[in-house]
Amino acid sequence: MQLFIPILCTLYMNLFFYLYRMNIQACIFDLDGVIVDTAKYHYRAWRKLANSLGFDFTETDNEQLKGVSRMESLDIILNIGKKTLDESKKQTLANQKNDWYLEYITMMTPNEILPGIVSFLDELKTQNMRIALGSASKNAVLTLEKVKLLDRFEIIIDGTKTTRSKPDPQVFLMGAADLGIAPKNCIVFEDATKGIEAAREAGMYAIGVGASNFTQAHAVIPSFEKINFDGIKALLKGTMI
Ligand code: B16
Ligand code: MG
Repeated sequence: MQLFIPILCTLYMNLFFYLYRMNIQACIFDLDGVIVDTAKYHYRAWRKLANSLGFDFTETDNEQLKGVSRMESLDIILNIGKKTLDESKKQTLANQKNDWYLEYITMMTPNEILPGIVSFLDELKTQNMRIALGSASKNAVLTLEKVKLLDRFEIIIDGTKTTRSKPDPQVFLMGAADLGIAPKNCIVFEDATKGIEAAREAGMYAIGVGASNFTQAHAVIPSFEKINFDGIKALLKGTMI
């Protein structure tokens, strides 16, 4: 009997880990801040807009805009400047900001792909992982074209396809559905805390990329520079969704 109980416990534990074993089949990448550092271009364009309205907008303020849609970003900025405007004026301002932003991203080249991304995508392909993009940006396709990564993504879900912003899980759930992969078999890579919340809400593994305080992420990496896919899976080992 004394021997029987530990054996039973081991059997139960093995069964538990068998049932919950990781079976990663797809990776879904955020764009801005994960694949390319476009946050600096968003910041310059938003700051120019704020200045044109008579107030300043700091880099710290800019952190609040990561992963947030264009119109919601504008609302945050107008709130900082204590401005109340009607919808048509807001649309004009959002268009103006986007025109300035486009001036930056149309100049982008593959040199602006963040370190480690290309080799990581290569590795995923050799391991037959499915790859999707899940971005709030309406400029995602243009950005990927400019840095010559468009053909690396089988599925692209961006701000032109979604109706709800992160932390709503819609963008990632649409990505998984289009790939035909169950959410529990997907990993999301995100630089925004709202994106991490969205991935968790979608029932996916969530990896925080960068230096933010990702309290809800399953794991955090500073960048893709010194990690490969096996390293990512090792970080996730033992975590559950
Ligand atoms: P756009 P992501 C997001 O992209 C950015 O992080 C966020 O700052 C931006 O406001 C949003 O896209 C909308 O971008 O004005 O180009 O449609 O991080 O979800 O890839
Ligand atoms: Mg981002």
